[in-house]
Amino acid sequence: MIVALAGGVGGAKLAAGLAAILPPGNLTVVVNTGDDFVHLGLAISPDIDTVTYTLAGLNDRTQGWGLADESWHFMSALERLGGAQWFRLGDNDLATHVERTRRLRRETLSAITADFAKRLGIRQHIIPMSDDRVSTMVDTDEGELAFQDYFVRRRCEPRFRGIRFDGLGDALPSTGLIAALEDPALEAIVICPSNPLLSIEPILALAGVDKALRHRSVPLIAVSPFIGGEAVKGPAAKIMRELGLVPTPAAVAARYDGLLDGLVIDHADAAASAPEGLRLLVTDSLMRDAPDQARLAQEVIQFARRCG
Ligand code: GDP
Ligand code: FO1
Ligand code: CA
Repeated sequence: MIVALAGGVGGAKLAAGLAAILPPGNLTVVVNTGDDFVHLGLAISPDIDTVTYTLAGLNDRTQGWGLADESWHFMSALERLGGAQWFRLGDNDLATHVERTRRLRRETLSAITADFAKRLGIRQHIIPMSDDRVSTMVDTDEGELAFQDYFVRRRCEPRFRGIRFDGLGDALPSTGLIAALEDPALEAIVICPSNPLLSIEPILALAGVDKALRHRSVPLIAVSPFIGGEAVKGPAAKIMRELGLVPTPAAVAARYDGLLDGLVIDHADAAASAPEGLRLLVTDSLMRDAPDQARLAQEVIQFARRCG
């Protein structure tokens, strides 16, 4: 069993590569839910939907979120009534939010996520990091913003000052996450090339997760989300610089605070300050297409075995 920790787009790409090379039941993807929020009365879980849609082959590849071949009649009708336009809900994507919101009255997010995955033909395990509310709040030079206000409405423009996870004190890791880390068949843990602060830190901050990872008996590998000191997409490098950090392999390793057995970096960062004592795999870490995703996944698994 491989456990992959993921946020949205970057995590989903490697998760798709792992799904392509592993027997279906041997992959568990633990997904960040700190981006989740209620919008128009609907419970929205963006990273879970990005991972689910991607593993189902239904994701919109250009937009990076939502479903391919979408229509937008709901948004047009909403606009006519003065409804918010900054967060776009496609007609087919809307069904996910409406049905999830309805079922959340009686079921856990984990149960709903597993059922949706099954109905979409996905045979890997997709596990929310928690079934309790954890809301990423971003402190900026304009004050504190809720995650989607910062990320989508303000397009990550305000200067990043820090982050906190509202609800963390009362939240438990999901039973699926704990079970995955205690699975006797566990072979390795992979931190996907996700945003270290916005996507992975919420998972590591959950009660008991850091401790469980430090008491693991299997290798833990991370894939850097930076190539040539820049993000492939999104604010990860901008956030690091606004924190006074340079997006190097050493900075990624430092974010993961001594947890790693190995770090996968791109050729473009081979000369950058390598973290001492950490095993590095230097490779082409850009996943342009499905073959790239499977290739990188294969290299990551083989690297993990060497670190074991
Ligand atoms: P989000 O939640 O949708 O922002 O997605 P993630 O946090 O899972 O991933 C975002 C990160 O993925 C960004 O920092 C990108 O730099 C990184 N990323 C996206 N595609 C790739 C890729 O092909 N290779 C690597 N190494 N990183 C990638
Ligand atoms: N991201 C955007 O930049 N603009 C949107 O209008 C938008 C809508 C949206 C709807 C459903 C969903 O699951 C995700 C959506 N996202 C949108 C992506 C998402 O809000 C963020 O990009 C992720 O949370 C970042 O990880
Ligand atoms: Ca996300």
